[in-house]
Amino acid sequence: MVHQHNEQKLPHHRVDLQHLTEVLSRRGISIEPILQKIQAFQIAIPSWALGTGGTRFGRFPIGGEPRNLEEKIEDVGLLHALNRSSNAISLHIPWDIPRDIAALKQLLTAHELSIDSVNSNTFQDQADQALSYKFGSLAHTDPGVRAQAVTHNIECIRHGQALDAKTLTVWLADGSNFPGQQHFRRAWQRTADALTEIYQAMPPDWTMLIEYKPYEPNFYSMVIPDWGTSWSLCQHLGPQAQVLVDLGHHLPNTNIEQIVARLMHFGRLGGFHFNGSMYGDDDLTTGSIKPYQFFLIFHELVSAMEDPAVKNPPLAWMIDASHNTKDPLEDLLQSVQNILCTYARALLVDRVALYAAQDANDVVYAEELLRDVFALDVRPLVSEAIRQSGGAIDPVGAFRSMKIREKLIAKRGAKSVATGL
Ligand SMILES: [Mn+2]
Repeated sequence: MVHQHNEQKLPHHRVDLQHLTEVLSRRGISIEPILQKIQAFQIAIPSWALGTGGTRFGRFPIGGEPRNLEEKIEDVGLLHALNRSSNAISLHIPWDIPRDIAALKQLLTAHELSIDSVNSNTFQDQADQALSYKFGSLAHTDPGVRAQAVTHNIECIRHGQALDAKTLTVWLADGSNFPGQQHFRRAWQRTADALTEIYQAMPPDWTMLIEYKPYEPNFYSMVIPDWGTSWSLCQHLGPQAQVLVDLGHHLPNTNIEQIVARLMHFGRLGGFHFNGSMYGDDDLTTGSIKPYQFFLIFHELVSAMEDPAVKNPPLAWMIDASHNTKDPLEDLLQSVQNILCTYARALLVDRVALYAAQDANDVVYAEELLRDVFALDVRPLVSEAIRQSGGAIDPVGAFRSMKIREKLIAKRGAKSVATGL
């Protein structure tokens, strides 16, 4: 079906690609190495983004949502078959506790997927849980609650090990809603001590990613509100701990490009969560609101990735979004296309010329070098990379023409609701 779709799209695609190839060749850029880099760029899909998440006010399931971990793997396999750029899935425990390990491994292999990271959940209480996380988890004042949260994180590592994952992602909802509620210094120390216990339980080839968020669910203070706090905890823990930057976890107008540059300079950026943000953690489609800022962030990431002097480990890329209005699978396909196009633009920046302009304080030329690349329509390049990998020239168009949602509803029912958010 992908081949059929591509046959229809091919005549126009060839003309568009030829034009872009000429434009780039005038700049001395050959498309082959760029295509290879786009093909190698893989973005993990979180298990919780495959269904409609809704908001705290309501949820409007779209039908055909995955009912269990096996169906979530099938959905990510579907996305990967269409765009050849989503070869991993992130799990959330306890929503995705793996049961039949051998069967799951077989299913992952059949869809050419692997497990990206395992995410712990101490932001809500589970039915069978002894103590409540209402007032925090790793930062809780009660050592019993902290011990329960530590045990849960270690269980996440064990579940991940069974499926050959290598990353534990920790995001804490801990914080306070009112002034005076929490002793800030003690809360940091309790968190650091609890994280140390989890860190010591990690296999030597594992990485702990520590995510920050300025507000929500706590609105006066969060224990890990910013990259500086994440970094301080990583410094405390050791080299297997890394900062995770989530695009939506910043206050409006934060210079995120400078944050990623700083972290990579010190080899401390371990993971990156893609989404779009209008006001905060609002989970809009990646690149839908501030495409220029997204490009500037990617330019800093690629600039550091291509600099041999920068000793930052390879990054774990993941989409972290929740869907209320769109078909979640269509949104994920859109997001991956936006990410790949922005990555492609970042690859095209003439960094030799840019650094020379910076050194010469040629402000206008330096800015023009970025603006010029941002204005390019690089979609034919991304389509070609995906086509050569066996995917669809237009993944969203293919999803619709193949009537995939209709087929999922026919198979799973109109009322099926994904587990998770
Ligand atoms: Mn995130």
